[in-house]
Amino acid sequence: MTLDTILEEIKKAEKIVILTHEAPDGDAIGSSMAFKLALESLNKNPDVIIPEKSKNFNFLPKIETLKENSDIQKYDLAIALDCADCKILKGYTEYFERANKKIVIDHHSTNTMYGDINFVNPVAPACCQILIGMFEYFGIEITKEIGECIMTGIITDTGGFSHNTTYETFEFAAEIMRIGVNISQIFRMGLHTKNKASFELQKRAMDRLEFLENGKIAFTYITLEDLEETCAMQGDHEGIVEIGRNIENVEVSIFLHATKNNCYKVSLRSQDYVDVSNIAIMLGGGGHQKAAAANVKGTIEQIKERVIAEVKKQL
Ligand SMILES: [Mn+2]
Repeated sequence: MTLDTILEEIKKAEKIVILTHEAPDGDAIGSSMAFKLALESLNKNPDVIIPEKSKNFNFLPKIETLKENSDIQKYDLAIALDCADCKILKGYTEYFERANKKIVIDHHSTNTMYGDINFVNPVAPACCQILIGMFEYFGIEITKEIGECIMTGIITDTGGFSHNTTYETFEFAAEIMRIGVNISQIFRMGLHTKNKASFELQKRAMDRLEFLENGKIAFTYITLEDLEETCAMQGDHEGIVEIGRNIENVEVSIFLHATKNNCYKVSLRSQDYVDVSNIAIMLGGGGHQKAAAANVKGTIEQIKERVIAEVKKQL
């Protein structure tokens, strides 16, 4: 069974690296930290390498042990978490590519199965939720610290339990509350608390938000100037795409976020029936049925036209 093979590889390996996708969100950081802590209980000392981390998750236990890079040239084992595509491990692909063995653990239905061993469950609402069953199978105790990391990923990826949650999500929440995990605090720190730059970006995006196709599409954007003027940091645009989706009658929310000159990350959310992962794939990206993204080159007007044409086909 895949899980047995994964455990075998972990036990065999001396030098282990844990990697995740670029612009890491709560699930990416939460699952990476949870995996690190779990492996420590097996007397392993893996490196977690995460570039450009958002400060929003600095409340996670042992977050100070994260590395931005490593002098180890060749790891015995690389584990990629919450990462649909090898390309997403941008700039850090070499740590993955060079490792002797590669394991992929993920919940994106668009995962390209780029590991030697792939454990992908597209039904799981967060990569963190996959880890619960996995650690239990491995006989690893889910401590308060591991529980905090896992719950952070679940709360952020489900928009605060509002989508894709399963009964296991709530059973787990109950269990870790019993061992002292403060779920309200994770909610507040991981999801609700906004810094000033993030609030300022939201304000600008809301001002520009427009409705198209009889109010079924909400569209807005953030430019490089916005990011500069607000002194925004990595992750400060998180949540903006949800604003459009939460408006009555909107089926698809589109949010363009400048990454560099003439380059935008297109975030897509749907309310009910549109599968935005199909649209993201058409744009060279991927994701889930109700949440997906792609990196697209062009001006705002060009990209807007292209994305809306794709969305219209599905409305
Ligand atoms: Mn995720």
